[in-house]
Amino acid sequence: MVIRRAPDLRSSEITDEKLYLRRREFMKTAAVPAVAAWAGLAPALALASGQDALPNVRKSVVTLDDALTPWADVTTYNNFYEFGTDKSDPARNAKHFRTKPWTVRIDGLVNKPGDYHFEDLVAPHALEERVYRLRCVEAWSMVIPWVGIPLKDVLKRVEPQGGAKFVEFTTLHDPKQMPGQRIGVLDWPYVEGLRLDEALHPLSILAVGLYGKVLPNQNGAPIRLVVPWKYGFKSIKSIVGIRLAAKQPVSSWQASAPQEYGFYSNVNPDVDHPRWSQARERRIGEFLKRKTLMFNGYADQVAGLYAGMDLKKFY
Ligand SMILES: Nc1nc2c(c(=O)[nH]1)N[C@H]1C(S)=C(S)[C@@H](COP(=O)(O)O)O[C@H]1N2
Ligand SMILES: [Mo]
Repeated sequence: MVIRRAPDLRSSEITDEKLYLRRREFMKTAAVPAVAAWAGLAPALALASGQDALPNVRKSVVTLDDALTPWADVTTYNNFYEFGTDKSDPARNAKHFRTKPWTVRIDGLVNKPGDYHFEDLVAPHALEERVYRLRCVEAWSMVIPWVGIPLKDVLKRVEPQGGAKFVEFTTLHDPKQMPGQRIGVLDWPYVEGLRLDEALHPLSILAVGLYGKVLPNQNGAPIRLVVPWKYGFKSIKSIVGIRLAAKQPVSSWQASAPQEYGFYSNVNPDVDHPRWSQARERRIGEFLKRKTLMFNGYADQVAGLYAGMDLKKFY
């Protein structure tokens, strides 16, 4: 297993920063609107009946040497309760889900609130491939090559105010399109939250693709969160709202079963779910179980966020 350590992460951030500045420089001198940077992608999205390739994806230094979970498993074994509670439901029921046009409202304690069209939200940022483990609270895991942008870059653009301490994310609420929302398995819409410093961590991304392709609907198209050191349910799909707040939001899973699903939900082999152990996990496609790693294997990068906290209490 190779997870590059913190110094490398920082150097990648510097690269990000440079690239970003250069792109801005280019856009200024060329006197074109930001959306033009997206022009290469627009046709691909317009044509995305199947899964079209995303252009200009660069590899990130944040990577793993775990074998990738095959595309077929990543796109047919899903948790997306808006489209049904069986693992095979989302691939079937989300086929005709409309992801264009798509708007994300960013509001709350920010200087630049607004309704951001998906294209405008993503265009100013370089698309990066990040191979991450996804560890479901149900004790299975996958290894997925996401394509996305750092969440921190998006948050910095809208300029969080001093009082902002948390970020709340909301999934689309549209029972007409989402048959699962006609049933009360959760209080809809699906809501998740992060502490602001977790959201600003360089490992937190907004994913718009996987395997170099436009994100399939069942995986949370057109844009979903991926926070690789937390249980999969924190990685909320099909996001329409991002709100910066002073108070800790209540996530949907916390609201439905607080003793089972805490706000932090960090992957932790030492804190069992009340109904099952979290010490081991089944990697989809493998026969023998693996040991679950603290923070899903990202302890070098994220343990510092929780220094001094009792992780049995803040589960
Ligand atoms: N809106 C929404 N987001 C969601 C879910 C969901 O039911 N609804 N399921 C979560 C759970 S439990 C997991 S494990 C991951 C699964 O992501 P994947 O299907 O892309 O592997 O999505 C998370 N995000
Ligand atoms: Mo999950």
